[in-house]
Amino acid sequence: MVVARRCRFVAADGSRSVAAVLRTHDFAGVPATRLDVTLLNDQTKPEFLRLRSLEAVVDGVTGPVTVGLNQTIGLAAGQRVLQREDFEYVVEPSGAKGKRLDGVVEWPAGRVVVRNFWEQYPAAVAVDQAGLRLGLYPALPDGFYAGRKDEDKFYFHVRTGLYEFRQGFAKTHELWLDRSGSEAGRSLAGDPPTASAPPEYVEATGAFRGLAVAGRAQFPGFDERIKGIADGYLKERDQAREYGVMNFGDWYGERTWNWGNLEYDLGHALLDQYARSGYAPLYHRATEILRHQGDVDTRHYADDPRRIGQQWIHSVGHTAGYYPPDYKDMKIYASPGWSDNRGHIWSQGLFQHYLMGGDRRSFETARLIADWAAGPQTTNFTFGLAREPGWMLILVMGAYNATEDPYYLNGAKLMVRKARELAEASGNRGFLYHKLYPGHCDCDVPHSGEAGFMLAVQMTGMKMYYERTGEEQVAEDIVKIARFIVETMWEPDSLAFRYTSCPQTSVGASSTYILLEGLAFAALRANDARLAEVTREALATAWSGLPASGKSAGYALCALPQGLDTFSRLPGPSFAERQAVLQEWLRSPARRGLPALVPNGDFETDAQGYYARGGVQLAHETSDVHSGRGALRLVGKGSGQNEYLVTRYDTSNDPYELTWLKAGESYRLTAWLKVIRAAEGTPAPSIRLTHRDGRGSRDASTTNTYDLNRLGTWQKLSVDLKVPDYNTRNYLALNTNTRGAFEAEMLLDDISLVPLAVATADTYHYLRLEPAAAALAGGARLLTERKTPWLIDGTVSWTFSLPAPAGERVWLKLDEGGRAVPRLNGRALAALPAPANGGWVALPEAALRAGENELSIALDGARLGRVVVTNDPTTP
Ligand SMILES: [Ca+2]
Ligand SMILES: [Ca+2]
Repeated sequence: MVVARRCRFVAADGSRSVAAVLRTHDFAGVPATRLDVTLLNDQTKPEFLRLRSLEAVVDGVTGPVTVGLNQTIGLAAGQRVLQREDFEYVVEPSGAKGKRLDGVVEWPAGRVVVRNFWEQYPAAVAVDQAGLRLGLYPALPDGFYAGRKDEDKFYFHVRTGLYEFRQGFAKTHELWLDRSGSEAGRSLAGDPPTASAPPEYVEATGAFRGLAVAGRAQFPGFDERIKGIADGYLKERDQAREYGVMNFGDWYGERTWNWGNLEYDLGHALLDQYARSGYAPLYHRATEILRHQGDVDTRHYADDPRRIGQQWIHSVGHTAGYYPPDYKDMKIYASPGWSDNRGHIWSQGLFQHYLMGGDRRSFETARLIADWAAGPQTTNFTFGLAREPGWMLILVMGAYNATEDPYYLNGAKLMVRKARELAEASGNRGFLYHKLYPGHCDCDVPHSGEAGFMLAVQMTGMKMYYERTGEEQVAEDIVKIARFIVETMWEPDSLAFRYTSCPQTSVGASSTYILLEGLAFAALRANDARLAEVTREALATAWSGLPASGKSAGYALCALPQGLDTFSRLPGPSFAERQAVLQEWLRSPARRGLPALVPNGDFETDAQGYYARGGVQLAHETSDVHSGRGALRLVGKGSGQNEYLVTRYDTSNDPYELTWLKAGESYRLTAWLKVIRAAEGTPAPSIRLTHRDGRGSRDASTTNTYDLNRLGTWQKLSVDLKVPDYNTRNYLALNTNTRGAFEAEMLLDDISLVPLAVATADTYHYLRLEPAAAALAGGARLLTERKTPWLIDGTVSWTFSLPAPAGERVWLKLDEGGRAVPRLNGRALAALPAPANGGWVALPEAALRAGENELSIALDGARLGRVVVTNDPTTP
């Protein structure tokens, strides 16, 4: 039985203060009562509530009092223990210190458990004549939190010695009053038991929509990976010290200095997985997340009533307002904050939390948010980006699925109507086709279209609407959107999608997860075999990059169960089968353009594989080069960027991402840089190789910096390095060496990574003998697959000239199967069988000569790609 009391805290001088809700939960057969205490800042003037302390007093406590679970301390009358950091408590007045105290408070006749006591510091327990004082917001020690390092992460709300909470703030504390005195009551400090329904049942209800429960066997390894996310979550949180009364439940550092505000509805993502698996840690982590999101990040009151139910976008101090806009250049994320960004408001997770555990507070908050989305938000509803109708549809349709309240469906209808109208007015592609904004397209003449992830969200929102209304037009529009995505963003040589429909944007496999539901639905609906195959290839490529980190999992998982569920219904070969074949192909060194460890270090034909950071333009340079015929020109002006450019990363086996360096091996990194001009105050650049594992960058090896005293000269930047044991992938970056302003023009050429033991030269050249330039005889043919040209059948030949050969080897790129039979300068050489899965093979002996050489290769069932003549001693 739950009894909610709505009341008001009264200050010591009798003045009315902030609102509160007290919820008592009594369970049959449990000799303990759960008390949820929610503080609600309903004062909208002034902007911030200033609170000295707020305590719950338990009277009638006599006898010795202890606090803690594994480690306990005794408290006598007149003493207080204050958990003042996540790593430290102090007993007053003695000053004795310790680390982390659990909120188990015991005396001879009873027990109170304050859950997440140390995690939500400051927290205190004091004993005096009145009894026991539980400091949910204990009076703060003078000056203790003022001027502290990392104030904007940990202490922004307590730095003045008072608690400062913005208008509309809420916070719930969970206490258990245990009158039994039994040993079992002490376990209330830990994760409580949870109830779960069989996944097949949850899926059958449709409340969470399809969850890929029936199709589970098609996705080997998925459940294990998700379990790993839940298991690793506590460790990640601990490493980042994501604790404190205002912080607990959230993750930090969305853009270095701000809290993530649970972007993409991480609680929803974890509850979907809990529903699929019944794995309790997923429920516990989701509960912590959703309590924070529903309280701290949601505006429960506002001076403008149309803002009630909005949520703060990832901001400094969650709600922003603690710092001026120029603070660390965080602009609106520092102040005044932003709460009506419709790509950053969620309630699916809160509704699910209610449906899974009966938590009325989650239900009420979810409705508060959904009432805004289906109410004031729909007045004159219009939008500029696809994610706005996308997330708003997901929000109100999630509410409709949870409540069956037609008010939410009506809100969805208004949004769908507008989305349709804007799509029709802009070319009838199923979405609002528009000029891309900076960041989504930085070309001189901006491209039109949309970002892939935004269309993904719109497709999911529309699908949720279609599932409940059957409006065929909406399904047809999803098909159009999916086809547009494949047409403008699919990169068949990477088997992944570009970031946006601008052809200059980066290719990455991670957007596949969020796109999956819409793409698979469209392929099914249109019975479109090509769309189905692209979807299958995209998922197979992305599969090895399934998220391992809980904090970043929201983006990948927010619609993935529904995506997998839809995907599992596609006709055709099984996913596991298709994925095994594709993964072999993806791992083949034959996909690399050169028999080298840096995929395009000499820039001979293009600048593929390199991405510019904001404010930087890259161009292929053909006149001013360090060697050969090409280099990379870079013009950049900006600030707040660690690097001018990076090579591809976070892909799934993209041939331009460095995934092949061997842990424990030593290498020499060399590059040639010419700084043409650098503005006053721009630091000297250097190059670094980042060392990464599944969770991201951990360390880097950095070259010497460029000598700006010798501006306009080609200079060698180099470092000898050993690859750490954890290293599974890398990228190269040209460092700005500042987070401040930079402005420079540079040329980059001849980047090489060579095993240290064989590194001799400062520059390596890669002479390419292209398939298209080969002389064909005896029925030889050229064919192109996934943008890669191959020679088959007959005999192919090239002539090429070299200055004085010195240690050059001739490498053939062979696909799997058959053998190549080479002749060099008229001499027959031993036949070369193609490696399994394809790869680069060197001619057994390369009797190359200065001047003209002739190479011919008979293709005995083999497929031959590019031939490269190089002095690079690496065996790829
Ligand atoms: Ca937050
Ligand atoms: Ca070059």
